Amino acid sequence: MITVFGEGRGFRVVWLLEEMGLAYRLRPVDLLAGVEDDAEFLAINPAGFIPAIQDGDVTMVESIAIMEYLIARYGPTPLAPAPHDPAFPAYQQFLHLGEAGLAASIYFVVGARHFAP
Ligand SMILES: N[C@@H](CCC(=O)N[C@@H](CS)C(=O)NCC(=O)O)C(=O)O
Repeated sequence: MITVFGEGRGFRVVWLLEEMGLAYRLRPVDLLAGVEDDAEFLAINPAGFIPAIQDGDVTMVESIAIMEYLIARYGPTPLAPAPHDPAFPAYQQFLHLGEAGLAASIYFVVGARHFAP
């Protein structure tokens, strides 16, 4: 059974698990309350950010890497074109664009709007 720690960006991991019909458990992580006392979660990700997964002996963080792992290990799925498919380059590009290219700038806007004094 795959355990997903935390929502946030874990939403995309959970969405993929649902689409692939894989069994999983969502284990909530309350970042706003603080994770200092959440020993079970900190044992999985001592850095304290979400999402993280545990799948047997495998422990991973980074939502896009987790998705690539799930597709490689439990696929194939029509959601991910094969490397020789003409759609593969665009798929790879847009799979990574959100986190690698857009997230940092969006983070400042969201932080300023919702968390800054
Ligand atoms: N690139 C990472 C970003 C992880 C991340 O920043 N997660 C946020 C919540 S969506 C978080 O845990 N923030 C709290 C912290 O960094 O302490 C991913 O895609 O998994």
